[in-house]
Amino acid sequence: MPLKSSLAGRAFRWWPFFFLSGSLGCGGLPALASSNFDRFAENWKISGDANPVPELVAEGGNPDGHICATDQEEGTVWYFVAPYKGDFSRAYGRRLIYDLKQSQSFGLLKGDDVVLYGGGYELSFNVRENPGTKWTPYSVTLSADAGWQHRYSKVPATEDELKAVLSNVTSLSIRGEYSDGPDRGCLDNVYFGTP
Ligand SMILES: [Ca+2]
Ligand SMILES: [Ca+2]
Ligand SMILES: [Ca+2]
Repeated sequence: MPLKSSLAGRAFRWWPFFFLSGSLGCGGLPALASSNFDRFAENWKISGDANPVPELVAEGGNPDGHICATDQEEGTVWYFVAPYKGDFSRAYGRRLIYDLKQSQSFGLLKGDDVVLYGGGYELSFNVRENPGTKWTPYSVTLSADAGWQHRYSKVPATEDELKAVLSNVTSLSIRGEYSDGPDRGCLDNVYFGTP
């Protein structure tokens, strides 16, 4: 009896928090998951040739807190890795949006700009333009006709394949390195599954 009532009290107390963070997103946009880095790095990581723990920078984001990483120049390309995992099937037809900036905009590297892993697939999306040295907004539509493809074969992904990935997301990576040579990239305002 005491346990039951205390759990109920706890659930009630936290409900407004989950509603705000899960449904409206940190900055007020509706999204299934979002990160604005205004207080901490929100469990994001780095893959590839940069420190695996992103650097949280409190000022100068879009606005305020944001995360950054610096290339270690070991011959690969590094990515920001989201903590978003699980069933995001409701995101199909919605968008992934985010803001990027980089320290330089010459010696540009091509690459898979967004990579979604899940359901046995690795699907990638290439954005049209690389980020500038000021905050650059991106919007990637989560539908097959937007241009998702299998990462290595480059075969276009079907609606069923993208839905299979979204229903069991194991990783979402956003490319942070766009330039040959020493460079640094930063990320802010990620909304996954926003209209
Ligand atoms: Ca921010
Ligand atoms: Ca690199
Ligand atoms: Ca580089």
